[in-house]
Amino acid sequence: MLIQTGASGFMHPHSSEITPEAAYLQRREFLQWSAASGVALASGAAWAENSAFAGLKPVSAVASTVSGARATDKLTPFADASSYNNFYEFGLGKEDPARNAQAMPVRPWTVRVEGLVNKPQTLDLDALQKLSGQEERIYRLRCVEGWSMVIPWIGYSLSKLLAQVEPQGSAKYVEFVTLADSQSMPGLRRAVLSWPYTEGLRLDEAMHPLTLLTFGMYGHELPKQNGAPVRVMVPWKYGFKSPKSIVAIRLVESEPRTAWNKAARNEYGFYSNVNPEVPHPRWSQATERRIGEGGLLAPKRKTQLFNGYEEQVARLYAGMDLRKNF
Ligand SMILES: Nc1nc2c(c(=O)[nH]1)N[C@H]1C(S)=C(S)[C@@H](COP(=O)(O)O)O[C@H]1N2
Ligand SMILES: [Mo]
Repeated sequence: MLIQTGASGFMHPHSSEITPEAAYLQRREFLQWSAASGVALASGAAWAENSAFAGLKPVSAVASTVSGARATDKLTPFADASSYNNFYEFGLGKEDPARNAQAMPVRPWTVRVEGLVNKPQTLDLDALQKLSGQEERIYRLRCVEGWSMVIPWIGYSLSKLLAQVEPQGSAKYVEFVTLADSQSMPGLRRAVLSWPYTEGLRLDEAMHPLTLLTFGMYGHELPKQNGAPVRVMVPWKYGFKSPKSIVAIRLVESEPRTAWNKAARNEYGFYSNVNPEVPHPRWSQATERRIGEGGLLAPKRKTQLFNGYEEQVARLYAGMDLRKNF
C-alpha cells in the first residue's frame, strides 16, 4: 500500500535551481528521508525493503481530512522517534524502551471497553483495527520535559470505538489502563509510578476527532517502544497524556486519578493541556527543543497554546481557568 504524505516539510527543489552536486545531495537526503518516513516515492522505491523498519509490518492508511490533523512541520526522523522514548515500564533512560521493550508480548492482544456503556466489548487487535478505516495524521508531540517531535501516526478517531459501545448518560470521563506485565517490564520493580500506568480524559476530549486510537507510525505498525500494539494520541496535551500499550478503556462517572497525577499532584494536573503560559512548578514551558534538529545548540522553538491545535480544541475549555485546571 502507499501512503500519500504531501506536506511534511521537505522542500522539493526545481532542478533548474540547483547544481549537479547539490542535486545529488538533495536527492540523497530525500531518499534517506523517504526511507525513514515510510513515504513511497513516485519513482517506485519501496520502503518495505528498508532495513530501518526491520520486523515492522506495513500498515495501510489514507491521508486524514480531519481539521488540524496534518501538521506541516518537518517530520522527525523515524530513527529518532523510535530511539528517544519515555516508557517507564522499561526504564527511566531515553534509550531504555528501545532496548528493553522488545520482550513485551503484543500478540495476542485484547482491549476491554467497559464501564458505563450499553455494549461492553472485548476486542482483539484484528477486530479493533477493522472497526474503521485508518488514517495517517501528522501530529506534534510535546513532552512535558521540554522537547517535541513531529510524527506521522496511523489510526482512527477514538470516537468511532466509543460510539460502538454506546456510553450511558452518566459516563463523563474515560480512563485508560495500560499493560503491567512484570515478566517483560523491568521498570515495574521500581515504584516511580503506580502501575499499571493509567491516564484519563473528559468524555468530550476523548470524543474529539483529533483524539487518535493509534496502531502505527511512518507507514508501519508501532514499534514496541512507541506503545505497540495500540495507544492513544492526544496532540494538544503533554505527551504523558498519550498512554501506550492499552489493555482497557473504561467509561466512568468521576474524574479518574492518573499515574502522573498520583506521583506528583501539584506538578501534573488532570488536564495537562500544552500551555506556554503555565509553567511547570520547576521549569518554564514557554519553549521547546525539536528532537533531530541540531541537538542542544539548535535554537529553541516557542511552544504554542494547545500545542498548535487551538483552533480545533479551545472550545472544549471555554470559560475554564487554565491556570487552575492545569
Ligand atoms: N504506558 C506508558 N505510556 C506512556 C509513557 C509511559 O511511561 N508509560 N510515557 C508518556 C510520555 S511522558 C511521553 S512524552 C510519550 C512518549 O511517546 P513516544 O515515546 O512515542 O514519543 O508517551 C507517554 N505514554
Ligand atoms: Mo513526556
